[in-house]
Amino acid sequence: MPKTVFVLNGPNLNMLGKREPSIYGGKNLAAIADDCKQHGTELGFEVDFRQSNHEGDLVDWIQEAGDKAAGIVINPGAYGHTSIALHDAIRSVAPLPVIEVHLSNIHAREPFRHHTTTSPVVIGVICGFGPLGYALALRALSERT
Ligand code: CA2
Repeated sequence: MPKTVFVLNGPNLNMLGKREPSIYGGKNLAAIADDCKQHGTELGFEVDFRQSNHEGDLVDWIQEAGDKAAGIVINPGAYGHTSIALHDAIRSVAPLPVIEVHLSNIHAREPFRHHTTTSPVVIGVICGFGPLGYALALRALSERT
């Protein structure tokens, strides 16, 4: 039976492909979900892909992953810059491997995007590679599970 990996997406990522393509690319989240599911299958994972604009949903899903998933890929969106709740939730499921992804290179953008509360509690952060970052994260997880 394939291992389940949760791929979680935070606020405004449902807007991908509709606005700001120069920053985030032209692909919408449904297409990224399809790519993740296909890539996951190649790696022997079943990908459970979710998005919410609500911080508490992301906390609930991280806790749920702690019970049923082999790992998490998370693009926390802007909550990654602000949320102690996400930091605590990721800590609470340790040693479950969690990888943080950002489509854009957050270090080349506004200073308020340079820091994430989640980066100290994940095994690695991938940013700046657009949707490819999700595939890279799944590949990295496959080496750790
Ligand atoms: O680069 C990333 O993946 C981000 O996590 C995306 C977040 C942003 O707040 C982070 O700093 C970096 C934003 C999600 C997408 O927001 C959109 C806003 C307008 C149009 C399309 C997407």
